[in-house]
Amino acid sequence: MNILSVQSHVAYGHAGNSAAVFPLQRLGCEVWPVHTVQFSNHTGYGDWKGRVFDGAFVTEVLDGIEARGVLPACDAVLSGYMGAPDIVTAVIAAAGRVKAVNADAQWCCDPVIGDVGRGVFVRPGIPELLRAQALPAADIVTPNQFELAMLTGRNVASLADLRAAVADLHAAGPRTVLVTSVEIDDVPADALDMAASDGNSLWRVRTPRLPAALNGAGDLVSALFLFHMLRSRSVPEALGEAASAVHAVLRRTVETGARELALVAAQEELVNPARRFVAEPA
Ligand code: PXL
Repeated sequence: MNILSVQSHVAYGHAGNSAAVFPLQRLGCEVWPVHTVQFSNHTGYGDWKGRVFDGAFVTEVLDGIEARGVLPACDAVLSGYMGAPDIVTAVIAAAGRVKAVNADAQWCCDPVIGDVGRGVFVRPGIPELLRAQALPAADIVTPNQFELAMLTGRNVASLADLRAAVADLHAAGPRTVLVTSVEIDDVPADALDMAASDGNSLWRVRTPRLPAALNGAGDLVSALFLFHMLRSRSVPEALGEAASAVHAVLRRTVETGARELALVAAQEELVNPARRFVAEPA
């Protein structure tokens, strides 16, 4: 399995490609990382060094990969945090180029915009571009509940709201929708849900809520979900596997008191999570 992963990269800690590449490799995937930024650390710290690359840089690296003749062997494009609007445009073009040479290739787009605690943390223009241009071209999208609400313009408070918003996203293009950090009114305070839909059915998986909000967890979930979708072609299976592995990593992180995802320490559980959570029809 070959995944082109176009995301941010941080030197210290784990977000973007720094949260996705190692887990995918540990699961047995070849990853072709293309970095949209290189920062010292993720932006959750409030300050960081480094720079945002540009769309032309992303396109240039893709041109070089294409020159190797390997693009038809690319099974999926995974995209996440994009530092600037022209990078969104370049990633859409990159996904289009891969799909033009491999009709089975999937674009899994994590529409990174923000989250409940922090609000919007991407540059102006990015949410609009994601909605208007990325959604119609993506096969799988993995918003958190905050991003789902922003992309659909809906308030998401109940299961009925969640269903309606997910239906809106499907109508915009993607065949598969994963919603992370689901906090609708029927979720107990000590739990955290994720939900996923294939356009016909919605499934939910519930894990115990851990006392930590860790940057990069969403990037890890998207990578795991994409991997298990490619492997199993089953939305409920991919949902259960992704939830089980991310929960294992978060639990290890909390146990060790780390501020960054304990991906290396928990690597065995990326493959074989100690606790398995099973997705149920919603
Ligand atoms: O997890 C999303 C993300 C990705 N990449 C970088 C980030 C963040 C969120 O903080 O700062 C660099």
